[in-house]
Amino acid sequence: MASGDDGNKKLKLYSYWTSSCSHRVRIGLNFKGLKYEYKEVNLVTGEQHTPEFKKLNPIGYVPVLVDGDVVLSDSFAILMYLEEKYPQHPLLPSDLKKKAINYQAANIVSSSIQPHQNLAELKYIEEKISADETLPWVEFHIGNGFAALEELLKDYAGKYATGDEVYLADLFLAPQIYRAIKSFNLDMSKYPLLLRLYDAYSELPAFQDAMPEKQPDAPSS
Ligand SMILES: N[C@@H](CCC(=O)N[C@@H](CS)C(=O)NCC(=O)O)C(=O)O
Repeated sequence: MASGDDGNKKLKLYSYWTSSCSHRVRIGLNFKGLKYEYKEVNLVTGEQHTPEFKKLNPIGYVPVLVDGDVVLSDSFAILMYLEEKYPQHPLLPSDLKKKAINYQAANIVSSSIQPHQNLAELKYIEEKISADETLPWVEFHIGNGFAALEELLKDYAGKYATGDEVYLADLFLAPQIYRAIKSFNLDMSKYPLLLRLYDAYSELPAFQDAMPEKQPDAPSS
């Protein structure tokens, strides 16, 4: 889906292949059938800290979406913007309670898990405490969040997190579970519901095309 060749050329996504926050937005764009131009920001070489990038996002994080004269960062804000501007394939159910559960699950990932695995935080722990402390730190926070998500979603899940349709919660869960497995080798046996959802996501083209290894900046081997 990531392409500058046709479709809606004015959408640009500043992204990094392994970034789970960018991954959520890639799924959202694909799900809504929106083409976009992929702009790599290499987080390992520090491109997020350049003055040029900080003009787009002063805090120096990906993703950033550019839609004409709208420049937006933070995946939650971006997805809510896309939802209003491009209402096809809604990311939120109309049922108020289900909608609120989607917000809750998304925010468990974005506020209570992802910040604790972010490059900037892990670098800080490595420098101020010790490199040996980073993995236990990440495992603790992912475990805490995943246990809460299992408990929260057990009464709502169908094929996907809040029923048989894909919604916002799924866009946050898929990249977070991917990262837990691929980057941190987390034992997922304690989270059977999340694992089942993850398998269901792997069947969907919008999720498949958003996978880190399919992005233009992923290493070729
Ligand atoms: N709440 C923000 C968090 C953005 C964020 O933490 N982005 C990470 C990648 S997932 C990043 O750019 N990290 C760069 C760094 O830590 O230097 C969002 O959801 O977009």
